[in-house]
Amino acid sequence: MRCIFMRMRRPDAPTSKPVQLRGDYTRAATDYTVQQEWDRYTEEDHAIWRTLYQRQVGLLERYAAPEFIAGIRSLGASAEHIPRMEDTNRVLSATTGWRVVAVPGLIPEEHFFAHLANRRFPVTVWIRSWDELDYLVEPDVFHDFFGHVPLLTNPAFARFMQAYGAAGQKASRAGGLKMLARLYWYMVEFGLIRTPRGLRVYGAGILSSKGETVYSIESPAPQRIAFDLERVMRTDYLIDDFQKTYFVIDRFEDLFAAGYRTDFLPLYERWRDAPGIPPGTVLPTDKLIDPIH
Ligand code: HBI
Ligand code: FE
Repeated sequence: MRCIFMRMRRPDAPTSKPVQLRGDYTRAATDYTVQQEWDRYTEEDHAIWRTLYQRQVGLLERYAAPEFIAGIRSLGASAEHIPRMEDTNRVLSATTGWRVVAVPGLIPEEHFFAHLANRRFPVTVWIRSWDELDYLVEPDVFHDFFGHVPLLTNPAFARFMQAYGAAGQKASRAGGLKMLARLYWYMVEFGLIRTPRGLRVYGAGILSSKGETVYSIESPAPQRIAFDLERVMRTDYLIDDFQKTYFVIDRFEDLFAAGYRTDFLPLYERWRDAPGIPPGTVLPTDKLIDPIH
């Protein structure tokens, strides 16, 4: 089984291969936003949401970070129906000042970064089909909503996302996009966190995938390495399989501190032309984390 993204997650994908994307981009505004048009979801769309939601929510207690579970609770997201974005926005604006905006799917990264820097999270409007429950090449409404939105209720994580968007706006000039995309991949999509009760998942790419949620915590196969900003930004990732390497933070404040206080420019200059560290590699300087703790 593969992770939910393949191919399209390359940082250059949205702009270079728009024809392969599934969404309807013709009605998007210049910032790529669209209307959610909630009334146009079919009963089948909602049934797919319900199926996905129920099987993931059952895994959260055992596998998800407490902050993620708290986010799911405070959003009051319905197990029954695809959420209405205006309902979500009432909760988000009152907690961290974020909101979600509807988009047709992957959008060019400069627009993606601009939304994040302004505390708007782009959520894809369409939902996958029945034969894609375990595997999908692009983010859909389930991945974006279930995976990403709950943690936007957490102040430290939300501040990191905003700082990430701001960093993205500078990175392209400095040749740093590839390194910055690795930070997003390993931390926002596939991040693990230590808790007093053992390792937990907070990454959206993991938490929207049943197979990888269990694998990332239970499997002896992958390496779990203590978060180190430079190490993460130098590491290549797998786009068509479960990860061989996960990075582990101790608390969301660490992520924010690294993303906000560090000047990425010297890192880009030092590493942007170097070959990436292959996934699954262990360096002598790596601090390996035992999954039991
Ligand atoms: N667009 N809708 C959407 N969702 C993403 O996660 C996304 C994107 N465009 C670009 C992008 N991600 C990547 O460049 C990340 O590496 C930042
Ligand atoms: Fe995502």
